Amino acid sequence: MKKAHLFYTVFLLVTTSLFAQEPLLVNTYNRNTTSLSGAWNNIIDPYENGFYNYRYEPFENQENPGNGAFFMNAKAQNPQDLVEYDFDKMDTLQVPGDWNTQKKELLYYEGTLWYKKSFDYKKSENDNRVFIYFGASNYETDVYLNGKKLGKHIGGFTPFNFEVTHLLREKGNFLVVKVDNKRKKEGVPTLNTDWWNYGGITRDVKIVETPKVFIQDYFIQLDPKDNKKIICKIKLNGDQKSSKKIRVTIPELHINSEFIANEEGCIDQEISAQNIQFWSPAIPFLYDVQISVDNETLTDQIGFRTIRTKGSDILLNNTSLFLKGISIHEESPMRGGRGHSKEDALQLLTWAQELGCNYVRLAHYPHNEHMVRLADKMGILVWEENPVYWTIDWGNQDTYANAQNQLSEVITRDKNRASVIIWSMANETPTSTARNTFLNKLATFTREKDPTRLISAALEQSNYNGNPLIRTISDPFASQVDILSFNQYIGWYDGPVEKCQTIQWQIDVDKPVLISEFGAGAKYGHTGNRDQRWTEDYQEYLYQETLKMIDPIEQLAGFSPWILIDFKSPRRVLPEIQDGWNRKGLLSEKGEKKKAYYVLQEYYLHKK
Ligand code: GCB
Repeated sequence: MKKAHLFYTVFLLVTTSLFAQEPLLVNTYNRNTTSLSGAWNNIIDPYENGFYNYRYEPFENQENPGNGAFFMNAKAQNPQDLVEYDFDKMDTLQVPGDWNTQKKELLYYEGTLWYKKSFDYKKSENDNRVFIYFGASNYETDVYLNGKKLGKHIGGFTPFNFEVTHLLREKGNFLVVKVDNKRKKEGVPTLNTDWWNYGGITRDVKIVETPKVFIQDYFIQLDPKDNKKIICKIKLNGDQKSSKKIRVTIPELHINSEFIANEEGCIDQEISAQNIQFWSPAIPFLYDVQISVDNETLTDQIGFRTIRTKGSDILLNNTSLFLKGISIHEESPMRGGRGHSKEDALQLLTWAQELGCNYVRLAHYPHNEHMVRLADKMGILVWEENPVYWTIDWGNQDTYANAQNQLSEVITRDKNRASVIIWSMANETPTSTARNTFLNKLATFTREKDPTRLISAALEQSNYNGNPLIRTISDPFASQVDILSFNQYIGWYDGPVEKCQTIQWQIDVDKPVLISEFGAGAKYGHTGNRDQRWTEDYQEYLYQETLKMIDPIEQLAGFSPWILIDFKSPRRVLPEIQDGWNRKGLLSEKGEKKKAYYVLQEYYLHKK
């Protein structure tokens, strides 16, 4: 099979199989939507009493679930009725938002919590279809509308939606959502992480209204092999989708083309374009793109650029580029908790840009779509990461399917973002046959789903031929990646800082090398001696010595130190220093700059 053909087939297969019942709608920013943000009633349910009967059988499997099932939103009609809950008398939580930072008693809660939102909805056209879209909800989510199950989603950081056309009423809908953030051995991520497991409906929930036949998904990107051509794949959804006329317009490129959808409602075309202004950090130019079918026009702002590697160079639009990066967790500066708003995204990316970055590593899971849309506008390159972290249950097929599905969902969501250049498969995973098979499969899947971007993973370093003074990467997965990335903590976990002066690097691979992490913990305002752990001086010294140590690595194409701001981690309990925070931020959680910030800023200022 020809490569282009294979890509097309995989695009269809992946989209159809995942979308078979519940097509994932891309670009909900520019569709006809109604936000369900705001106060939702909730019930904390650690025993899952509203889900299982006293024989521990799910109510939803019973023909008549009865008044015990919370998704029925039951109300006592008569004085003798037995209903042991009442959503409307319960307290509320804000959606979007994690629950841990909204209520003191939920600070460390991991378990099931039910949400209920009542709403009226009148369609703008009788024939239209309606979906309920979740930006993300952590970790397992069961969704019910008007007492009927819509479906379940697993994974805390990617979008999903359900069609509700036939269940929706004009008045008195009730949407009940059960969210369970218990960590699981077989989960992705698994039991053990170095960040707090925020629970809840953490991202926007929207009602999306579409025509009967609508634009479900599209991929409009520069052809990596010919930068005068724009790949244009579009997929329609609806019973009458075959043979529909689809129009693609990019006014600034004088493109106005019409295509006829095939039997499956798809097109796969290339459009020639002259004088494209390529997207780059220096000029993050975005074109207005319009796709029209019947009376529906979906718009997007899309940048066109190429990204590839050649030997040890990363080439953006065929020009070599050094990735001046920083790693970021998606926590809201100032407010605390999981970031969820455009303002949160703007604050994080503005700080990264002020530091001198042209690149960010969004660790350790897909961040909000706000982040990548803003990165497109601000001209910041992005590494996106799947939450395959540390010790995943490698031999478990369901775990693999879950990891692949989460990656698939973020690729579906972000494949039109020029800023996104790297899909990262995993972080610091211990090599074994089962792990290698898992990651290889994931990489093959990713290349087939999106052959236009680079693949990497944050690997670990090791001694070179047993010599602890020479370091290398001997991970078998190194042969699969486009960019060889690794984390290293010489001077912190493997320290003192002076050790940096004794280490050499011998990396025998002709690929760009990225150091995906290095860093040291420092409490803002705690100053003293550079040999004293937790002082800003120690962290500053570590940055100075690390930069000297890694500079001679011939293939070095960039790095993303750990980390922009201090973040919550229940592993970090040292009183007066950590108090529940990982302190490796260059800024405190309140945005105060530590000394090491200026070392990196200075380096980036002069780095070409
Ligand atoms: C790492 C992990 C990161 C941790 C960091 C640390 O290597 O990738 O998730 O937070 O080290 O601070 O130990």
